[in-house]
Amino acid sequence: MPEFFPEVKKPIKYEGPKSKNPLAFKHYNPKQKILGKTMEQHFRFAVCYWHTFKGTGADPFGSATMVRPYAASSDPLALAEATMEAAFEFMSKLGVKFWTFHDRDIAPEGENLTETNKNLDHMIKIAAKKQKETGISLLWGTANLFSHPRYMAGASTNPNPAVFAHAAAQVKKAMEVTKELGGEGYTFWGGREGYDTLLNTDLAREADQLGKFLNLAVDYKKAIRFKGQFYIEPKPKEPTKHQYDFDAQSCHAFLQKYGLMDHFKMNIEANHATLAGHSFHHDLAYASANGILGSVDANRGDRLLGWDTDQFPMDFQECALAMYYIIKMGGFKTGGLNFDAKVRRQSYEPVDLFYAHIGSMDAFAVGLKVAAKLLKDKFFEKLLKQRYGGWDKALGKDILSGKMSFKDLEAYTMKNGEPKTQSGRQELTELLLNEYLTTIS
Ligand code: XLS
Ligand code: NI
Ligand code: NI
Repeated sequence: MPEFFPEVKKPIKYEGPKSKNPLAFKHYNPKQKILGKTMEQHFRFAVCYWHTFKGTGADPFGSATMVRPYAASSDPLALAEATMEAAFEFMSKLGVKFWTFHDRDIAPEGENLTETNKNLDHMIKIAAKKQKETGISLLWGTANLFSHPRYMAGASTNPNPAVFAHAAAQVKKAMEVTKELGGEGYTFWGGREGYDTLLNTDLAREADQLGKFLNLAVDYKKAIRFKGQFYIEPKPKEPTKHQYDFDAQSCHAFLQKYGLMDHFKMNIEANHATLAGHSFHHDLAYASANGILGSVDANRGDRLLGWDTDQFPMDFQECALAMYYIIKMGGFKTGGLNFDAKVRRQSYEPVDLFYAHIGSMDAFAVGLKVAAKLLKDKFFEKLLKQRYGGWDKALGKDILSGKMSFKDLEAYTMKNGEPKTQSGRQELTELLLNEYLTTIS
């Protein structure tokens, strides 16, 4: 069997914070227990197929840069097979237990849907064998409803119902193969479900189409008894100017409007949240507060760039806050941390894929340690209890239980006079949070 990543001979090991080996974990110690679970169980790290194995480094100004020894064949199926070999070699060496893919990442399109499905079936058989050999499982599957020109005006939100039909056929098959591989979830990212200009767009109609599409997917899920979790992945723009699944809050409204609340959770992506003008932890906090946080696409944007740069997450504070909300919601059940991230165009060597994933896994391990300490110390709880304490006393309770009318509140204010203000203590909180980040073992 060919070896595609000879620069890493054996599986990456935990060597501890003192190690100077860049091909070792300094903080991610898979079997170490924190808050009753091993690190491995907390994170459920996944490698994404599209960026990691199919990313070429091409951008609008230049061609491919990535050196990928497995991408040699000009025969599409042989290329797909070698890529699959390489993928499982990489994931085994990295020590990650989950992967994610789009249907078209792993198998080439044929002349028509029948042929395309045949190619997919061929690759799914190989994937099933590889999963068994390596013990790596599928976190979620999905369908690529955005690359082919037929989808240029969207898939389910297309003005042409025949495109809707094609997308439905594709998702039907993608759900079947996800089930076949024992996938724990299925993700719907909006692709091109949005618009480039409102001048040619009937947005009310398009939202109804999307609502219908997802309801049909729920019906089919029941029909084939697929038990995996459905996720919606919010994103505000790119490739279209406006994407309908804008952020966690707008997806929440959408799910409620179309009767889908029982069937979907959110797959929150860091860089999508920041593109929407939020922080990563804002969208996590919103989803968590509303019981719809399911999984995470871990990456990061660049503050100076206005698009989805999909960089590897390396920021300790961001990782700590993310882990805080993930643990607060009770931890991942079917979900996990999927590295929907790509190495930079200049990081073209295969070994760069290892550095990227190791660095991010370590950053999340630091984040987890910090989050665990914040939780143990009730850091935020104490702060919030103090700030919102009035709502647990007579006045607050009476307002919320409906005992007080506007008239009663007027009488209260007349009697008690000007409310006492209190400092928000933002800088103190930031100062203390930095102490947590710098004293981690
Ligand atoms: C694109 C999305 C995509 C989804 C899967 O921005 O992040 O990669 O995660 O379709
Ligand atoms: Ni994503
Ligand atoms: Ni993305």
